[in-house]
Amino acid sequence: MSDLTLYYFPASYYSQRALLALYEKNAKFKHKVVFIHSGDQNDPTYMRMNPAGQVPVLTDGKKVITESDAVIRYVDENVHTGSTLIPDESSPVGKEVARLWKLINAVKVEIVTFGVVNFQDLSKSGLHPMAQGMKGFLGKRSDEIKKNLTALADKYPDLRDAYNVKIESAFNFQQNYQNRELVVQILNDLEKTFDEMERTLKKVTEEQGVSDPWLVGPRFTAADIALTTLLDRISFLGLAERYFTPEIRPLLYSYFKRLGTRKSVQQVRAGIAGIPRLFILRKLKKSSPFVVGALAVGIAAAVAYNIVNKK
Ligand SMILES: N[C@@H](CCC(=O)N[C@@H](CS)C(=O)NCC(=O)O)C(=O)O
Repeated sequence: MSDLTLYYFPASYYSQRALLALYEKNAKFKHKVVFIHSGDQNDPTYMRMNPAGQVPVLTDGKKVITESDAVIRYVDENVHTGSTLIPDESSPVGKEVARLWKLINAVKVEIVTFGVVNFQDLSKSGLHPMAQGMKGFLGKRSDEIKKNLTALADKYPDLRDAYNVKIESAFNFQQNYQNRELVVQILNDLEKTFDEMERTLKKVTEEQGVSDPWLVGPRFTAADIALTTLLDRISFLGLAERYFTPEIRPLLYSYFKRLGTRKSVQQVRAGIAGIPRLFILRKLKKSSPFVVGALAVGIAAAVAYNIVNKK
């Protein structure tokens, strides 16, 4: 019997992969939202669970699984519903999943995301409003992160090394996403990655005679989970029109459209759409537990009133 809890943030790229795996397997799990923009991932309790201070984290009872790839693997091996996400690597299909998964993982998506938010003219059709909101947060980000992490490193000596690693990687990351040439280079390299996806879809269509294939045929695998999050991120950044349209990579375009009909993808997208509500609830909770209690009673009363009046 598994007792799964996912610690995640709905807009986080790697969290979305873990969520997709759990939804694809029809897993029962508890949701724990970690507000990464507010620094909840640096909380000492969380850092003791994942010293990288990142989402996602999956727990199964006392077992802690970090790193989205490992989470997908764990879910696939331990949840015995839904179909297999990672076919046996000794089989040809397993090898192909591993090849594509690795290729998609090589995309430096964090630099693409923050780079395009920072240099918005690189977006083709304009950022999603939520991505635009990240711009203001970028300015105060590095100094504030450094200040907060330094204070935490002083306060919690057992976690000092882990906090120091975070300070250094936040600094390196900032150097990277502020480097326009690097961001442009990564965006150019993405053309090759998507060319390979288009070639793969063409090959699968021809060889297997499947008209609407996922990356390795009719079944949706870990490689598709990786590609789904990448395509959604590209679209979020207003770059879909650069990389996949009916004219540019039509098979990839049709793949992207088809994703919208898949339940697991709809669930992940609904989670993103629900982020503003999460922030409101968090603000309310922080301001006063009584306000939340009163709101809950109010909502329950309104629901009861509606039920009674409908009868
Ligand atoms: N390699 C990790 C990367 C996880 C990661 O970068 N998570 C980001 C969100 S997408 C995060 O938690 N950022 C907050 C931070 O680093 O403080 C994985 O695959 O799980």
